[in-house]
Amino acid sequence: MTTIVKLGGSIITDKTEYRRFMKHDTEKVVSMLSSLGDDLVLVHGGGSYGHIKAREYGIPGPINERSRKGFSLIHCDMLGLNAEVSEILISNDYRFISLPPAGFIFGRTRSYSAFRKYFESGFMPVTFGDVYVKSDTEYGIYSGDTLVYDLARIFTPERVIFLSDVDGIFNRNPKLYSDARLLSRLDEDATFQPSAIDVTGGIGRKLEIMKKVRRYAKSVYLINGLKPERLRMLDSPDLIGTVIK
Ligand code: ATP
Ligand code: IP8
Repeated sequence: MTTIVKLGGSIITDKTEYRRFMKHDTEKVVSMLSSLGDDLVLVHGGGSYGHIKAREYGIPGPINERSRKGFSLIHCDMLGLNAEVSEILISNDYRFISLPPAGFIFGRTRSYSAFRKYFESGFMPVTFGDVYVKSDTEYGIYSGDTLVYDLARIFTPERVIFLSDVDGIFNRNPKLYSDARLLSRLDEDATFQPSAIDVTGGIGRKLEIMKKVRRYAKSVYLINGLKPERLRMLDSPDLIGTVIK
């Protein structure tokens, strides 16, 4: 059973502090991934290794002196975050390969063949949100969520699981409103304030992507990666989270 997992930047980093890696929470969630079986594809977000400097250097946006400087810095920070995650994957005995977006995305070109080949050779492909060259005049940010969508089209997985720092999608931001209600099945409207930190659209964009991903996956989940034991309950009616089936 193929599963694509997105490890949210809000679990693996403290999104309010530049380059703060949350080692303990990442170890906890990675140690639970084995309950999902062997056929995994892993994507991680940028958190405070990506979004803070992206905003500062005007990426996404036009190519100019400032964004040129920021491009390599952000890419280097993302490689650093990927190295932190990779060390934890190594300690959990994963046979994986990290494939940075710069190796397969340039302008309008996307080339995911390495994912398929490594996956078929028994590796867990790992990738992450990063900067990319969008056109001759523009730099972009390719978010982890968009990578999940592209990969879902290629792998048509049974399950796609977004792990974030909230219990699921609520009718409004649960961090700001104590009376926010969890939308387990997404059968009503929700409101989303744009994120002050994220350059890739925050939770509203995530929900749009989840709905699009559902065209290629049997089930799409958003669950709390800070409570990774919930990964064992995916098929249970008692699962706390948002599911699109
Ligand atoms: P990244 O995109 O950096 O990888 P992530 O995948 O963990 O991070 P975020 O984009 O940070 O996800 O989205 C999760 C955040 O969205 C939560 O911390 C929460 O505060 C915020 N949020 C805003 N509105 C809502 C809502 N209606 N329901 C759930 N979360 C919401
Ligand atoms: O955190 C964005 O990926 P996301 C990565 O998955 C950068 O949205 C570099 C900001």
